[in-house]
Amino acid sequence: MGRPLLFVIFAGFLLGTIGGAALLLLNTDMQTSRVTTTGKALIGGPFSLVGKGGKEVTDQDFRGRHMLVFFGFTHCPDICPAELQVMASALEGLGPDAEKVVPILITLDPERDTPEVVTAYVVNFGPNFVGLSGSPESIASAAKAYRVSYQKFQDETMGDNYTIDHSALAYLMGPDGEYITHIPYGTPAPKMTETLGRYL
Ligand SMILES: [Cu+2]
Repeated sequence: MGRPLLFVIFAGFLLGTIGGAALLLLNTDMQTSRVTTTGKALIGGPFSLVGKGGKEVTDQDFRGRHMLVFFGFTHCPDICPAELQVMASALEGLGPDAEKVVPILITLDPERDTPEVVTAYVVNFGPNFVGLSGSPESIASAAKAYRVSYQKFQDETMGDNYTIDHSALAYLMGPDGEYITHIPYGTPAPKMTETLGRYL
């Protein structure tokens, strides 16, 4: 084996190692920032969506109150209704402090969940629930801001029907609109009450 070839092999090995390390670092960084609860977390931000009566609703409309934001869709068979029910119970557990929190469902399925559909749906969980829809673009940008991943899923057995796989975290945002914390799917209502109560 000639020298140049050896050198190429060595350089390739070195580059691969550096690249791998960089990827690892990047990955770790992404994971830690996702669970950051202090400092300025890069979760949330401005959104402009459509609510009750086709009215434009932005994040600014909720300043002065906390937002408890969940992304989902009304055709969801299990996760969304279960989570919205937990949110409702958790808020009930807060007593009068519940007034300080606006529970919000942002649909990931604007195709089927028109503002009428999503606002009618959330009332099942409480009169104070806000349902938001919007253009696919505005939904996508809100989801991106909250780091929500979602993907339409359809197979032959479903016909015209489809479902949406989505991440399921409830985000607590402060009266200034800044991210405070998130509560993972599966958290029991009393635990969510406790977490919310800590920040109100
Ligand atoms: Cu769902």
